[in-house]
Amino acid sequence: MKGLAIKATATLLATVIGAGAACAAESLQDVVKRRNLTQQDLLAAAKTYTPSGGRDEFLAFSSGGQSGQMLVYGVPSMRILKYIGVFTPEPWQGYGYDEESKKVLAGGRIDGKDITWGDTHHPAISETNGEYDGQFLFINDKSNPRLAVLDLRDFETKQIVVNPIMKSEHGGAFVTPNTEYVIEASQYASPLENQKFHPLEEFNEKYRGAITYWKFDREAGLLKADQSFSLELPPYSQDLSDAGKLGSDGWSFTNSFCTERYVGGIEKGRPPYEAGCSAKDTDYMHVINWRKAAEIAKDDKNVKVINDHRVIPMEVAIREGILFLIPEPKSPHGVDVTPDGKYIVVAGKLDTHVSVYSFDKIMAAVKAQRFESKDPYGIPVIGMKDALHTQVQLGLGPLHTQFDSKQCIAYTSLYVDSMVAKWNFCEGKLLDKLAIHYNIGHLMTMEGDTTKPKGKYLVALNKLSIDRFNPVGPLHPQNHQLIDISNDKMQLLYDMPLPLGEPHYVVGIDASKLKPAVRYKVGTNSRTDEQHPGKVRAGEEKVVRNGNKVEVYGTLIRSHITPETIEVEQGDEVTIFLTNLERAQDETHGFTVSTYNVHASVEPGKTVSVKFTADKEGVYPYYCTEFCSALHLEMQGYLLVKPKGWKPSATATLAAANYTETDYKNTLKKVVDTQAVIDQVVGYITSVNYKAYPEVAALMEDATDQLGKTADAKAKHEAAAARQDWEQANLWAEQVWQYQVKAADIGLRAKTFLEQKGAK
Ligand code: RUQ
Ligand code: CUA
Repeated sequence: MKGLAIKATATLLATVIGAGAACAAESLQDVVKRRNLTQQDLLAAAKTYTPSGGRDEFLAFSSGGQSGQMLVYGVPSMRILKYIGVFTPEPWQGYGYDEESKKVLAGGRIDGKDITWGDTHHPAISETNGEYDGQFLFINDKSNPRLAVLDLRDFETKQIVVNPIMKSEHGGAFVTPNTEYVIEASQYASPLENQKFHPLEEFNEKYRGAITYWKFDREAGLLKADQSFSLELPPYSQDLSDAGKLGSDGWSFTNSFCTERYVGGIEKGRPPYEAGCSAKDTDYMHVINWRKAAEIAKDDKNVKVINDHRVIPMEVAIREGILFLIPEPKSPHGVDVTPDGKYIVVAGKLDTHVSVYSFDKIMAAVKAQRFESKDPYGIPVIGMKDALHTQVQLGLGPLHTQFDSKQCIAYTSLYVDSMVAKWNFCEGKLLDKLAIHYNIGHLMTMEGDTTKPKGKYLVALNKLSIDRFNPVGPLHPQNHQLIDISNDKMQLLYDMPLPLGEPHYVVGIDASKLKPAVRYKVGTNSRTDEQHPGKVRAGEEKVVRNGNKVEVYGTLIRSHITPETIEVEQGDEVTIFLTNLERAQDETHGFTVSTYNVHASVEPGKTVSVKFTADKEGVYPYYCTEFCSALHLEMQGYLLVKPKGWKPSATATLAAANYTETDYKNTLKKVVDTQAVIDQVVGYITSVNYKAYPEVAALMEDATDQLGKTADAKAKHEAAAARQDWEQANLWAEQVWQYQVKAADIGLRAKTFLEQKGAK
């Protein structure tokens, strides 16, 4: 029997070694053959593959579509780095489950009701002099007309505002070149007064479109409702917008479709919207002098106050010469100002051309008061031929345009053709076309909507992915395709499935412009950036009772929650404030209490609170939800909800473990042995110039911190040993060892890092 077993083991070993050898020997050629790869594939892989620990040159911020969230991914690796909760609760970040983020979400309540989803479309990065500055991000919600502000120092949502007069919107968020204003244009016209009914028969008179200019206060990092204003617009379906830049700064441009003002009625036997809204050959681009509008809006006699919001009526806009229309071909969608600010590119979904309008020509017509007509509301209409620079035939269903770092080069998505067209907007020439998969909506080049596009890569945001990925049921992932645009011919590099919603638009920024923090100043409310009143330091933890209100001021640090027991009475309103005392990078703790539907993500330095009514008696464990350390599972506690009037029995005691002197001595030996390991690691680290590596210096600080805590525990175990309380002596000695283990773990991380860097 025994001989057989040994033989079997030997055979097994031989097989394992043999297989291992064959694997190790597989060459690049073998892999290419086995996986059926072409030279093109290899080239694409080499252009996108990012080795472990590598960084991306650009970061992309993508709308999360119907998820109401945002996504962050790297370019060219196309690795998803983060989801950010914006309009929708997001459990991982505690977004919507802690009190601070609930306040942000409450900013998005409409008509007194929570709206727990959003339809995000267009993200915009804050700009300085028309270039991305990497400070803030804005995104809109089409369904429930709202805007959100994210701070790029911590990638968190700070504010949600509700548009005061719209019932749906699409033309947001777009920023002016110094982020003075964030633009939001309505989509489907409706009465501007809130909760006011008008029948469709009154569509032309009572339904309105609008464009809102939200004032952004950069200091505060917030949109200011009281300094924001809107322009009343005709009931055309206003669509995308863009702000002028450089020479055209001060102006903004907004498309529209369905200027037919058709109101449908398929159920009454009338032709549907799609027929009635595309009947005419042209729709209107709105040309608005926002800088002058902002001045005018300050004067009470120029505005109507609707729902507590200042609105410039159309008559005033016409009288003041701040609103003009220009015909644009058939159901336009995207409107994009060229990086030099000289041209405005419009693509009509039902036209094969892109139309390039000249800002100079538009201004000349305005100056000469050269208008071909007025629309039904008296808005002057500039003739198309008086404003056009050129038109270029690109293909079927052109939608959106982005720009290259190379002069005059633009890329336009062709929805119906499923292609990207590369063309020259100065000379009006088509240069190249590339097939994508399938039905592209927006596209995005790196910083491609600024005055200084970076070129290099383009991402096609496709509406359908059909056959690109392993099937996962009728609802397919979205497909973002990465395209190399650094050469004359575009090259498709990579397909990235996005499993969160339809990401309409994405913005890509040079990663070096982003300087996110790795920790908060201790006691920060991350949603307001202010000191949290619930902050406490180590040793200051407390429970405060006020009638039936119980406030727990606690802390989190590897690997314990203070306090470890919370006792309340049934019916108490409980608020638990938690401060993460860690300074170490990535030492996030999570917090939840069983069955009370609360969760918090507590990053180093952050203070958050969770609140609930302890409305049921019982025993509810709470614990840390991030695997933060070897003793993470022990990062636990009990919420004890006692029935009203409950009294403990006089004789009840906690069970003891009966540790002996030997146990204590064994623990002390463990402590000595561990210290030897620590000394060895420290010896190595200090033998090289570790201070040259800030990462290691930070780790060393953290390790020293952990070791610093041993003194107190040591004093306690020695005192307990002196009075021969072996239980307490052993447990406090164990606690010393816990601190050592954490220090050793950090030290080993530092050592590995230094070895990999070949530190001398
Ligand atoms: S959308 S496919 Cu910007 Cu909402 Cu164009
Ligand atoms: Cu803290 Cu797990």
